[in-house]
Amino acid sequence: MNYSEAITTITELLKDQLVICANGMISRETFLIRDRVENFYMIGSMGLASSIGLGIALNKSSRKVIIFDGDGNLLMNLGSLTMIGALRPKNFLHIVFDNEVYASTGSQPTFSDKIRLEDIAKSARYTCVKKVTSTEVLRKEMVKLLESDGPSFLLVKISKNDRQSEIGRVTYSPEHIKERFMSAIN
Ligand SMILES: Cc1ncc(C[n+]2csc(CCOP(=O)(O)OP(=O)(O)O)c2C)c(N)n1
Ligand SMILES: [Mg+2]
Repeated sequence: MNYSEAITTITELLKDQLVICANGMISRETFLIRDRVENFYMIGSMGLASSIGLGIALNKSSRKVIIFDGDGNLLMNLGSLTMIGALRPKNFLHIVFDNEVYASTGSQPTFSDKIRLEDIAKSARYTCVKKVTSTEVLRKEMVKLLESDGPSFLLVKISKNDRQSEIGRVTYSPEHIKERFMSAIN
């Protein structure tokens, strides 16, 4: 499975859920595949998508908040998992696209091939933790997770060898991304 297949499979199932995209390829792919007013794209700050999503989930408990995170992003802000596991927002779904590299900056290894991210999530007391390696199983698990209480964690294994340079960047300014997202929330 590559980014495009994974993000297409997930976004086809979305209605009005709020999606917070980590920086780099994750935001770029999501913007290209299915831009929505409910998407927030993190442009610069690596690691913080889950922290932003946690704040929104706690303050908007009637809305499902989905994080599109990366293995490198997650490892940069591991402390966020403990806060999510301790505060336990039911409306929180943490999806991690795990290609075992920092693809956005030249595919340096993250070591998620040696350290099991799903075990870290279990230790942090996420309610439900799943790992998927095919689009068929991804679709089935997503259908269930969209209907279940969290905090949930879904590790989506994706290939290292993906299109990287050929896809465009998010063309909106950070101000526009924020204002559009705020109007979608309220
Ligand atoms: C604090 C900080 N360090 C480094 C970067 C540069 N950077 C942007 S995206 C990225 C890689 C993110 O890795 P991952 O979450 O695994 O996503 P992938 O690139 O594999 O899609 C890096 C190192 C940054 N934006 N901020
Ligand atoms: Mg990665």
